[in-house]
This record gives sequence, structure tokens and C-alpha cells, in this order.
Amino acid sequence: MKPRLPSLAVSLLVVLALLPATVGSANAAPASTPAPALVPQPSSEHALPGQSVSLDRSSRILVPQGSHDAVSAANYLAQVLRPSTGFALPVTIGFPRRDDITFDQWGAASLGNEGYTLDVTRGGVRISAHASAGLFYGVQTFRQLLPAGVEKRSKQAGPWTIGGVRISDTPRFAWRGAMLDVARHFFDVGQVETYLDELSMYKINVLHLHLSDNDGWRIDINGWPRLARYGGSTDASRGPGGFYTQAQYGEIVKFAAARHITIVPEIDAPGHVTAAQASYAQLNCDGVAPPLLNPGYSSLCVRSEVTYQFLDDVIGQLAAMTPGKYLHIGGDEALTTSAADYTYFVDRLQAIVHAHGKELIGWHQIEAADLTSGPVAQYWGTAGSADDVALAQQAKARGNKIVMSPADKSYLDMKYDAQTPIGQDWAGYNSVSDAYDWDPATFVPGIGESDIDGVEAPLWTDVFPTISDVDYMTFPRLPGIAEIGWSPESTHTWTGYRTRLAAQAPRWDALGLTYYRSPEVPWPAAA
Ligand code: TNX
Repeated sequence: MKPRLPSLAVSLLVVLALLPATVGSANAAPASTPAPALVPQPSSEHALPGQSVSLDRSSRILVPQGSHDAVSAANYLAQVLRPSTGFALPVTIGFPRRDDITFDQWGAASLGNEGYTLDVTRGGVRISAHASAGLFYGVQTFRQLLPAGVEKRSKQAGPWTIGGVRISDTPRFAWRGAMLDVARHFFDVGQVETYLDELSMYKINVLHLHLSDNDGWRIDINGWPRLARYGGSTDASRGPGGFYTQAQYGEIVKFAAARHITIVPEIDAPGHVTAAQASYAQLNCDGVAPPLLNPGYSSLCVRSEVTYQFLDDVIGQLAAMTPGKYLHIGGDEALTTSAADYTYFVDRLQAIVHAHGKELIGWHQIEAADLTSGPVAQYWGTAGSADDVALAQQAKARGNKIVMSPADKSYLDMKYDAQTPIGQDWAGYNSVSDAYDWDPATFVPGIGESDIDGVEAPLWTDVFPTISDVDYMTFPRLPGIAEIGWSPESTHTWTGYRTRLAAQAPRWDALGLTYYRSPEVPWPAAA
């Protein structure tokens, strides 16, 4: 319970709250609060000892008049804070008081669209940015300044006190991605939305959805109804599968956009296509549809025009449903397609993607074809694999940017260690420190910071049927990839990171999130 103060004392505190920070420590902070443990680490963060803010039942969330972006960020924050604090937290216009959270859009343009400042001073909390994404990221950082109980969905005791701090933050890379394979095992709209919420806490801004593979086709395509209805009717565990209607896909896109996450849909081709070929005999060179879940490598019929009519329909519909610039065309493991056919195929597909007003991204093998300078190559090689490195250098030579997803660092389907009960190990084990302790700008010889758009952590689900498997493999590694994508390289130390990561666990506990308690991380005792 907060003691009631006599009104003279209240007036004095209000006056002090409005004075500059240099006035001294007459306004002593309540019980000392621990230094913030933020992931990703902001580019600049300074504690303001002796200052603090306590949210209470009179706190408000203030927005400037007429700012739609500030209202969205404010409403998002209110949704997080209201259930656990029990406070009304009205989103309104007004003169800031010391227990208010104030949004403004006067932030420095030099911090970019995703940059923001966050000040917790004796005058209150202020989140400032010049664009909508920055305000949203300010909210995500602010969440982590509050006690972990704020993440609970029922009323908690508080107090909701935050130590004084000045943060100025902007990301290192533009592309901070995660990938979810919904083809090997299907995850429904609600599960994908929960995953998006989890990703957004760490300022991830791309969710790449692997929508088709040998084991399943997961997006309804008009004119090709059997793709989803038959091709999506099972999964890698011979379960019932599933697919998204176009309306459901649109819902995911919208939900993601509200969290400043762009959906990048992938249709994998020319390989990884058994589900499509099982659905339509004309997609096979011999005109015979294989059974669903037919083992082995597959390839579309590269010299048949039906293949390109099919791809034009699929790409055209995906382009219309996807506001983002990029469509992912796969291009990996086309092991039954000849080199000449592969080049011919990727060239034709590139033209189709461009004709529908989009740019393509593909697994780095697409660099074997004749690309223009626009596409992006997603590097999934391991350290020192010469063929992969040569293709990355080819990407650079033709001006294609690279998204770094090295399998021996960022693959979330690899086991953590030999004891991990589920997962793969073809790229070795990816411990929590392996996933964090690498630099995308030095990983591939000859590929530097300016050649890279960013990083992405793929979660292949060949062997993961449930969403709690997905969470267990994602957490705690994904925050490390997110930090590599966001934070300046100068802040990168495993010893500092592991302590900040440990402080995330009570938040995951509060959210009911499944994660792996790696022995590498000094977790606080479980609540
Ligand atoms: C390789 S990585 C694949 C995927 C598998 C993954 C399993 C890539 C582009 N292709 O099809 O799911 O390994 O770890």
C-alpha cells in the first residue's frame, strides 16, 4: 500500500519533479531498484541515481493531440500494464505529472524510424521517437524496466517503481528476423500470433513463414484448391496438418504489422515441393502425382510451362496479400535439378516476382543463377564451408545484400547440447553462447557490415510437432540473435549478456512461456 502524503508534501514533490535533474538528491528515490537488465542492450543507456518513477492509480498515458502513432503505442502499452497493475491508465491528452508516461513524436530523426529515446526522471516517464516503430520499441524497452510481474495477466501487488535512466537507442541492422516452418508441422493463427508477440518483445521486425515444403502446403491459392486441401492435409508426423485461408493469412499480416513485424512468406522451389506435386499431377514431368509424404528430394518440372502458370498464380496471390517488399522463393537443396535447369528456373521465377511488384529473397543457393542486383541471399552455411562462402561472395559481387542465418549459430532447430531431448545436430550443437557469441559482419570471409541487411533465426520444425517444442528451442536463443541484430557490436560481451538474459526468465515465467534453462546462464531461482 502506498502511504498517503499530506498535501503540502505532495506540492513540494510536484515542484521538485519539475526541477532539472542537477538540483540534487532532496527528492530521494524509494528503495533502490536494480540496474536495468535489458535485451537487446540499447545503444546508449545512463542510470540517473536518485531519480525514479512509481506508477500508481493516478498514472496516465499521455499522447500529443492528433498523433495516431502515439495513440497506437500508448494503447499497446496500456494493454500490457492494465491487467497486472490494476490501474486504469487512461490514454489521454494532458500536462505531464510525475507518475505519468508521456509519448511524443518530437524524437530525433537521426535515430531513424526505429530509434527512440526513453527517459525515466523525477518528472515522469517520456518515450520519444519521430516514427511509429520507434515509439513501439520504446514501449518494449519500458516493459523490461518494470518488475517481471507486469507480464502477468492478473492483478499483482507492485510497487511499480522504475529507477531513473536515460536511454537513446537505434538498431544496428534493418533486418532482424525469425523464421517459423509451418510446413513440416502446422501452427494455427493463434499460435503464430503468440509467437509474434514473443518476438516483438525483442524488437524482431521480420517473421519469415516457411509456407510450403515436401510435408505440407499451408496457404490456400485460388484456382489451385487441392494445394491446401490435399497438400495441407498432413504433416511430418503424419498428423492432420492444416492450412491458412487467405483471410487468415491477412489476419497474421495485420497482427504482425501492429507489432512492426513484416511477414516474409516463403514458397520453396524448385525443390521441397512434394506436397504440391502430390496435389497436382501436371506439376510432375511424368504427369504422375507422387503420394503425400513421398520420401526423398523433389523438383518441379522446370521445362514445362504449366510450372510457370502455377508459380505466377501463387506468387501473384501472395504478392497481393503481402504488404512487405520481399517474397522468399526458397531455392535450397534442389538436389534433383540439373545446374542448367536450376539457373533457368530461378531466372524465370525472378521475372515472375518482379512482374508482381516484389523483390525476392532466397536461400543463398539462388546466387548460382543470374540474378539482378535487387535480390537478397539468406546465408545458411556453416563456418568455413567453401561452396557456401563462394556463393556469398557472388552475392556481394553482384550487389545483392545478405541476411545471415549460419546454421551453426542461428539455427534454432539444432540441439543445445547432447542432452537436449529434441532437435537436430547436423550443424552441431548450438548452445546459448554459440547463438549469441558471433558477429555477422566477420562470419563469412570478405563479407562485411555493409554487405549485410541483418540476421535471422530459422526454426525448422521437421521434428517439432508442438508449439511448446517451438518455444523450448526458441528461448533463450532467439533473444541472442535479436541482440546481435539490434545492439552495437561495441556492447557485445557474453558475460554481460548472460546476466541480462537471466533477468528475462521471470518475465517468461510470468507469461507462461516454455524455455530451456541452460546451465550457461545464471538464472534466478524459479518462482
Ligand atoms: C536444411 S536450411 C533445410 C531444411 C531443413 C533443415 C533442418 C535449409 C535452407 N534447408 O529444409 O528443415 O535443414 O535443420
